[in-house]
Amino acid sequence: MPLARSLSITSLSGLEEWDEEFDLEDAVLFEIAWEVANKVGGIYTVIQTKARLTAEEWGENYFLVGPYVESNVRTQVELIEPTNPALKRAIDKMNSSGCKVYFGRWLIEGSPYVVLIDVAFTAWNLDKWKKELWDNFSIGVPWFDREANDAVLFGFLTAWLLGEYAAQCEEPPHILAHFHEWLAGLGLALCRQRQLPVATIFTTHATLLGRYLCAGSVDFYNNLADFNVDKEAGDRQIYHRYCLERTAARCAHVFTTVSQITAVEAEHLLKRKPDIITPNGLNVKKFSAMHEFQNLHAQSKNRIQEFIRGHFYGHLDFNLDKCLFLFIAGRYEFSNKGADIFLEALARLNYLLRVNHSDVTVVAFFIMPARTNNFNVETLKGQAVRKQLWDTAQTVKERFGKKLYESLLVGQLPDVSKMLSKDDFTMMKRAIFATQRQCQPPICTHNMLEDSNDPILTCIRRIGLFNSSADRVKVIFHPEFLSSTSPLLPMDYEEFVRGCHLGVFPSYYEPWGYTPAECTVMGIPSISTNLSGFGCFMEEHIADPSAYGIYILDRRYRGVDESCNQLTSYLFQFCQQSRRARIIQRNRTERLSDLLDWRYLGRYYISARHMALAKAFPDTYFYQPHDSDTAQGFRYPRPASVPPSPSLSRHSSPRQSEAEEDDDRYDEDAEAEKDRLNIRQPLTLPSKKGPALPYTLPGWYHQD
Ligand code: G6P
Ligand code: 1S3
Repeated sequence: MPLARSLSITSLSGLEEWDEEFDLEDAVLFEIAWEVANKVGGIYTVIQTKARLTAEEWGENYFLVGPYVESNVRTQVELIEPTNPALKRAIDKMNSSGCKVYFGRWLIEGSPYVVLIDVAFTAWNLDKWKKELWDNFSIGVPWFDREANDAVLFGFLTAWLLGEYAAQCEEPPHILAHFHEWLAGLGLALCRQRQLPVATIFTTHATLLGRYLCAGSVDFYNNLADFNVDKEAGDRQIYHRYCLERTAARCAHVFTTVSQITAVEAEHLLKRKPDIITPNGLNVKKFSAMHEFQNLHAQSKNRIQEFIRGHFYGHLDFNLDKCLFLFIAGRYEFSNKGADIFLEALARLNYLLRVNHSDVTVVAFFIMPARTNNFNVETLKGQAVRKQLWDTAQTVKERFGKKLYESLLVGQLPDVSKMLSKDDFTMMKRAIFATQRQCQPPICTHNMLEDSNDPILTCIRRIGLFNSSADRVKVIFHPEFLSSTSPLLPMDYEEFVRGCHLGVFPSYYEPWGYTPAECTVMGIPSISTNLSGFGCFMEEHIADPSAYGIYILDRRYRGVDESCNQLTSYLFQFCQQSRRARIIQRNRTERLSDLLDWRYLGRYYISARHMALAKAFPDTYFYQPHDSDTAQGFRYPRPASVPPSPSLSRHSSPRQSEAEEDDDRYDEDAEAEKDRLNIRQPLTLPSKKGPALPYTLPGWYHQD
């Protein structure tokens, strides 16, 4: 078996170097998660993006273990013969004992090996294994909980695989098994109970109880220390799941979680303090031309603008060039993900923009999947009308061009009055008539199955943001994840994010939060909160996050209404920035990418693995804690061009002209001061032109 050596992570744009002397000897790493080659949520992104770095470190000795899902395997996995002889024998043995275990290469960056287990094929063991679970751990799993049943099958099968692998090795092996989330946790507990030669790590990406409690009407963070966890889990009928999760956390040699805030939560709810925090990273794409990402923004924005032209046909009474695209995206957890306060803040922003007679229009997209019955007719019609106008313009342009050409051929300047025929005019009039519309542009792009109870639509009805002409804030709810094959908005998520101006993620419960991180590496500013792992991480590592386009909302020490006002203030400030300021800000945002790159953040996973090996095999491995294991210490400096103390004053020099503001060529250092002043404009409340800002949100916003 080839020896895998340890990896040293070198410096990235000034982030400190990290080099750990640690010989992995002949250790073999199994990483086990329900989301291996199986996209359900954020854990898939963690595993999929991290694979390249882990494969670099562990080479041939790295195996991901997940469930076999045929549709996923067909599109993502190349099935091959097992490469490792002991693993091949183990898989053969399991397959000859009534299991279906597959081996392959996952076709992602790093091409890691995957072992995929068909849990349904072994379901005949369920009752026997549940009895064993009860006898050994006193955990009873009810028959009707399909997900928990899968967790039992997956747990027993992964423990079987690891045990069988250990038995097939000629020398006593050094196995390291990293389990993610409660669904995979039982395998870990069984490894310990069966005393297998396996060093174990358990990573929780969110606690079960945390997610459930936050989704209810509980003051979660102020009562964290006081919850009667067994009762709370029982009340929510998740006691058995909770027991599986807590057992895994308690049994692991090393317990990790994705952020400091979730570490505190885990300490109270799972009763174990994580040994190390393993923040989530991304694979950062570097372009050879520095400003390539800015060009991509412009290209994607054009495509979103095309969609807007169709969606608002007949009501395009706003300047698309002064239109800002905001968005929120993610799992549809209305209050956990902060869609509630985003809507409230949009209503307040609408009011501020109107009373300040702003020429900016904001379009806020909500990309959150809900139950629907396909696209609605009005939305599809919008795109068809736009297409028809485009085709008409092309036809007339061609005819016009032909006449012009013919006239020039005979050496004459054309008679402009004869360039368009009667037919051309008829065609154009017909096209214009088609843009007449009796209703407002739709809020929702789909037919919702639960339209009357849907939380986003219900809130919009209450706050009255109906996409009317007078509104400076328009809302589009797209209750389905984006896809490049959509007939409506044919863009994938990455393209869409690149084309937007600001991502807004004011979450209440968010252990990490990939959405703002993805914005950052694409150079798109975002708003997150100090209740999200990402927000706290950025606050800790950047001296002045907002100077980099990372706005962090305070949802920890403020009431909902105050947070909502702070969010309104951020949005309003953002709307007041010139194009030039936005471009500078995007450059700064993108500069933070290295901080979120697995090449930097991967070190915490590496430390966790070394720690676990040293705990489980103290005679072979020795672990010396590294200074940076606590994810503390490093702070990204303020941008060099930013003055040391923030200024709230307005322009001290004469205000630049509109033309200058829209010029996207700039010298950052020379312009930094001006830019800074622009970004830091305080919230201006209306004085003469309107009443003071109401902090409770009534429906009278539209009456002025
Ligand atoms: C990028 C492009 C510029 C474009 C700008 C628009 O920086 O390189 O050519 O003018 O985006 O920025 P905006 O914030 O108005 O979408
Ligand atoms: C969880 O997924 P979620 O969106 O349900 O895990 C993600 C990956 O660690 C994390 O980013 C997110 O905050 C959690 O909530």
